[in-house]
Amino acid sequence: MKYQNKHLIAILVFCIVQYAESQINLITNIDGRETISLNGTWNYIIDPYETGFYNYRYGERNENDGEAYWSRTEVKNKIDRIEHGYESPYEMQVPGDWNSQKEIFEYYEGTVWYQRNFDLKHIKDNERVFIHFGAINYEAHVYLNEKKMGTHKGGFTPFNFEIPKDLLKNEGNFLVVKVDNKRHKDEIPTVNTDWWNYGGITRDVNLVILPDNFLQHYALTINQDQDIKTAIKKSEFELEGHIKLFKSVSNTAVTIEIPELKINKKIIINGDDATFHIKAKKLKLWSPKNPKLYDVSLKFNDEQIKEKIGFRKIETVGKKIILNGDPIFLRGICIHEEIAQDARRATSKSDAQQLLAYAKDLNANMVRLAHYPHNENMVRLADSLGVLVWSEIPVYWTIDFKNETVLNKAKKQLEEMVVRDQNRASVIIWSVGNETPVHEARTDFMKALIVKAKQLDDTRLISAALEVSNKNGLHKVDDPLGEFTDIVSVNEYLGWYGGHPNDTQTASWDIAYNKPFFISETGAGAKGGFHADKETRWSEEYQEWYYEEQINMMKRMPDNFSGISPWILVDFKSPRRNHPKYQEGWNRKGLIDNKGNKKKAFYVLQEYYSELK
Ligand code: GCB
Repeated sequence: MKYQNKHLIAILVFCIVQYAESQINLITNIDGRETISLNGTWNYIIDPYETGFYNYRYGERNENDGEAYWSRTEVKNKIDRIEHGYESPYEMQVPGDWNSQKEIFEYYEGTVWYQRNFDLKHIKDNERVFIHFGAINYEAHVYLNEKKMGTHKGGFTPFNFEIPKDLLKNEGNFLVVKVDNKRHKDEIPTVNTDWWNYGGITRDVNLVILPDNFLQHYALTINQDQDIKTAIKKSEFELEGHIKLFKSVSNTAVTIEIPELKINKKIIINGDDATFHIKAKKLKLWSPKNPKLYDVSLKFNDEQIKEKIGFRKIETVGKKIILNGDPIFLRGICIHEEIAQDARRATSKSDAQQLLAYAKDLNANMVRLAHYPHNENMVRLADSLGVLVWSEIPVYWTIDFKNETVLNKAKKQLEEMVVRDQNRASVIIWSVGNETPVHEARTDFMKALIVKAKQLDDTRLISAALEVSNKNGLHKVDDPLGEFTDIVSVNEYLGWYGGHPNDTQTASWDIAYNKPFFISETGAGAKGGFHADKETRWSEEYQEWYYEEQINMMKRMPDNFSGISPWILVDFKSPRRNHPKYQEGWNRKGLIDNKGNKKKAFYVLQEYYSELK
């Protein structure tokens, strides 16, 4: 990666450490471990007053408080007073948002208690048990057998807690999770967004059974310092990586095997982590055209973890984004994590399949997963389909930039995102935020996130979706943050939020930075099936015309123009969109409507992308 900025280099010199030097305790590649799924039917209590958490003096209930909702309810005598309980028909499916499951939840924001029992037999003395959540929106308190395991904040990233063995029973373990999706000014995201605040246990829940010491996470990638063209020519590559163990060891080996490449490498570890280099011959690089993934296995003591990993190099050279030594133009599309036909969060592999199949049909080679890290299913599928990914943390609009605690919350989400997905070849861009307003505190805040992202992972590009000013047709891109990102990305809506679609014909662009330039959003709303002349707002014809004009402008962009990801693949639910006829609670900028029908503009972009292919 080429830095044009001296200040950032100076900051980075002090803190460059390749790969996730993790402060968090995250276990990755859950599918590659021994697990017991806790997905399925859970009971719930809806608790808007948080009665299960606070007593009548509004003090937090203590662990032994029988009225706390993490406590069991057993009526022993008929005179017993019990004021809560988990029983049918108060049931919900996990993973899943609550809003779409029961009518009572549609607009609910607040606390819901989830409960289920599980049995766990045959755990050996030298094994550990963790509970792992793919994501819970937003704040989670986890209790097992009436004891608190821990809390987590952040609606789109994974976390896990170790369960003390003496707490586990063979049968009837009583698991309770308090989930609260209330929005707060000092959280990430903040109170104001343009998407639905789906609450609940929205991703998979698993018990993970592990040896006493185990591989917590690891990274394996192409060495970023080697000249990739020379490597391709000689067919000699260098891989590099990082391993993090749960506990320190002395003089113990981890063996990495990639049978197809005849790699079998022992890495000796002293301490709880190590970095390593491996030579590889005749390696086929991963790319959208050939998304080659290798079977990789990592062995540590009796543990063996399997992965599929692709190898590719992403960098910027001057004004271009370079993949495996060649310039690439990103034919992107933005996606929210939602299945519009059911007005719910996407949760499964088949949901990911549906969304990425639409993107493929559009001839896209890239997706911007807006505005938060999506389900791991998405990036794993993107790996196997050859779709490039922009992954983002929900630092969105006007968060509390002056507040250091908020910065730390953003850093934590960034770290959880990076550690989870650091082995996905598809992920080429980490984005640290979207449309944040330009002022000093904000720029310092965002800069700190960029530094953190580089510190965690020096093998990908960093960006953020910025804004552009328009004065009499001159589009100026000069946000000071552009100096610190690898790609300068802007959201631009000329002809929708101002001006006329025709204005694109005379628009000119002045980009202050000599680096790749990316349009991270552009779009217009249309109600699927509403047809009129093109000057009629909300008609499919207006949106089609908007795309035609935008594309004509794209064809005249400055030579650092490196791609677009229009807004957005599918209509999505948003409480901000209240036109009674055309919106009805939906942001209508989808190229596909909420019933799954393609709008006219879909075909305009599809054709442009086919020409670019
Ligand atoms: C934007 C935001 C996106 C909104 C979109 C819109 O610039 O980044 O989250 O949904 O505009 O539709 O206004």
